[in-house]
Amino acid sequence: MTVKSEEFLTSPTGNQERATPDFLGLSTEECIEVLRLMIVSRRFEEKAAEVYQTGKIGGFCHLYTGQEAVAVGAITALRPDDYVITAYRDHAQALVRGMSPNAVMAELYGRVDGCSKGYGGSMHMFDKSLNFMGGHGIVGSHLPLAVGVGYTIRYQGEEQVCLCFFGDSVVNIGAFHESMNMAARWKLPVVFLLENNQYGMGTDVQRVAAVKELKDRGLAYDGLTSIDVDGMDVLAVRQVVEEAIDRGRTEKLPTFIEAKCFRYMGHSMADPSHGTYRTKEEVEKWRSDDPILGFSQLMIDAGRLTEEEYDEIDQEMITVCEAAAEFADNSPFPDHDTIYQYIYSDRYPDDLRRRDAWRKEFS
Ligand SMILES: Cc1ncc(C[n+]2csc(CCOP(=O)(O)OP(=O)(O)O)c2C)c(N)n1
Ligand SMILES: [Mg+2]
Repeated sequence: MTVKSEEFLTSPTGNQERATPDFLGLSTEECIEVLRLMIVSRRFEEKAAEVYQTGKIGGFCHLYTGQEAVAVGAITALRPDDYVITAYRDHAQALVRGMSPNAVMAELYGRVDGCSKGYGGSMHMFDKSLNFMGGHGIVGSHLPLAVGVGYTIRYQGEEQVCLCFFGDSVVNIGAFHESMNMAARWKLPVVFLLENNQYGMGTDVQRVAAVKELKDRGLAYDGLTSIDVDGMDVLAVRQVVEEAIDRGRTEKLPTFIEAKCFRYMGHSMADPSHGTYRTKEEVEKWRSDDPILGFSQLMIDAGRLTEEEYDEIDQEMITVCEAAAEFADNSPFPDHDTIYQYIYSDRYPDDLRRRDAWRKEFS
């Protein structure tokens, strides 16, 4: 691995304060874990793209490559009992939250060992034991759910927070404003984390946004702190999310964070090229500010990592992702007889009986 630190000191977002010299007080082991999580996210997506081309993964598949600093910086700041909810570009969030690469890959393959037993696929990673609440395909649909989670936390008198990831297209969806309004009015511990990767499918966000600074969308709501951050810098993300979590836990107040970032690949595997909507130069400019190379160089410069150690971690993560693909390949498809299972909750027969009882009573 060869990286030149000068290339990564200035971010394309104009944030010059890239290097956080004290690493936010993280130990070297913790920094290595941050790096490992970013690398596994990157290598996992590369493997997913490769097997997708062979036809083993079907349906939608949106890759996260380039945005790793956002998921890793944010999720590693959480406690295990906090909640995470996200949109369809969800593989990295699931991995970083602790889902095994095997379970994520098997879900992509539509196999029974996937986290959603193969019924969900790429957009529907879910694991209640990790408080990982999905994986949602409808743009903006999960923000009201995050508000519901935040409300439940307050109602039960807990000190958890709900971290909600979403894309830049969401700021033009009605549910975005309804959610901000309720979270601010009811003082809910929700961290709204907008990943502004500059595009919603092939649409440049600046072409459709009447408010150019996306973070300013939050200014209308009293009690909501709005802030933007360099989303290519894992420590910068971690720092603002730590502050937001603290605000949520102690003051029960929501925060709206805009992380400026970029997806290296097309919108989905159906748009594998860089498309006609952005230039090669633009992609290259963001790639030259790569979050993994930037952070590893920072660690190397601080004497916390050697190039050999980086290569070892990288190789280990490549092996883990290869093994995940093999695991998924060997996992069976769900039985046809189970196709109507998991559509409704296990309580469904009870719910039906209750509904029938109500009908009788009120008819
Ligand atoms: C309500 C709704 N409208 C349209 C779509 C189709 N659609 C899927 S992804 C997408 C773009 C979303 O972009 P963004 O929120 O920026 O997230 P990104 O893909 O960049 O992560 C659209 C319009 C959808 N899923 N839901
Ligand atoms: Mg986007």
